[in-house]
Amino acid sequence: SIGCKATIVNGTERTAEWFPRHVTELELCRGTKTDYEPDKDSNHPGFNDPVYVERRNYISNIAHFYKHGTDIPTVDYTNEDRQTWSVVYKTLKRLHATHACKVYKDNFQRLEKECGYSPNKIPQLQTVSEFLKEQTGFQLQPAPGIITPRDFLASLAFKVFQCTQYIRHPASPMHSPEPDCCHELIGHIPMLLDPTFALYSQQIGLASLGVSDSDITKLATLYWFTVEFGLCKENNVLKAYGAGLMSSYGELQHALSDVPMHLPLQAEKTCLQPYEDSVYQPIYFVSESFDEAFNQVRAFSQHCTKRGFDITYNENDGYIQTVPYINL
Ligand code: NLE
Ligand code: FE2
Repeated sequence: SIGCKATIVNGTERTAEWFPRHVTELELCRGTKTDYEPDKDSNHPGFNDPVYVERRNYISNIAHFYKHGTDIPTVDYTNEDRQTWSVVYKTLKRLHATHACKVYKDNFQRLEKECGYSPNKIPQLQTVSEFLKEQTGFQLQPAPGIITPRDFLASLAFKVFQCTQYIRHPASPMHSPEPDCCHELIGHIPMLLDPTFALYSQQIGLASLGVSDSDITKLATLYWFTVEFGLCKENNVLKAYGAGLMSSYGELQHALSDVPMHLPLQAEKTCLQPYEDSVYQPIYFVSESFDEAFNQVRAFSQHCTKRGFDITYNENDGYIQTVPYINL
């Protein structure tokens, strides 16, 4: 999942112009933003729970050793983990019936039919990654926590989605201040099964390679208010499609209520809106339809950045190709 400000980066030191040219170089793109981790953030529900912190860190460590192209290690979840998953799954599914957009609900059903999604078992990332790859070409890579915007967006260019594997604290199933596997599996995966959504996600990623820090912030902000917290209309009724809403039954109810502000999505303005991920959002951006949101983001990401060259990704050999702009 994506973070807002890169306050602490523990990834490899590198120059701003560097970006991965081959999918295996994503191993260098796992810088994390640690502000919302349970041992740093006193508002994290696991802050005073050393047993939880140790287990979360044990699972998140899998990501540091992961090599592209190998199977993602299986995690033996505890009874407590499974209990949390089950509560989150059942409560969210009831709420999605009225609050989620159609694309999301249809794809969630496919995951239940074809990929073993159920309240009784936490799906393993490897199983989900294989299914996703068959459907839209996206693959999962285990993530140690919140990834910095530059590294997270870069992986999308290669159709790789960095995905946490630990689960939220049992004391707060309705909201987690950091991404966890409920957020990734219930929030993101159904949308990544949609071919248009998958393409848009990759395009935001391609647009991010080699651009300035301020352009990264704009792209990450748009990602935040669409992919994570986006709302759209369906037959003039407000619905959610953002993954941060789909995985948080506390925030999903809040988002569609009269409490927060609802503004129309306008890429040029929305990209400047500050945001935070510790509490429910005070502002959401609404688009006329799900497709309209991504057309805007795509148009913006093609024009906002002044890079001087275009980038394509070759899925067969895993290499990025740069092409100079031709002014006709
Ligand atoms: N707040 C989200 C949830 O509770 O699922 C996780 C973080 C999304 C960026
Ligand atoms: Fe996310």
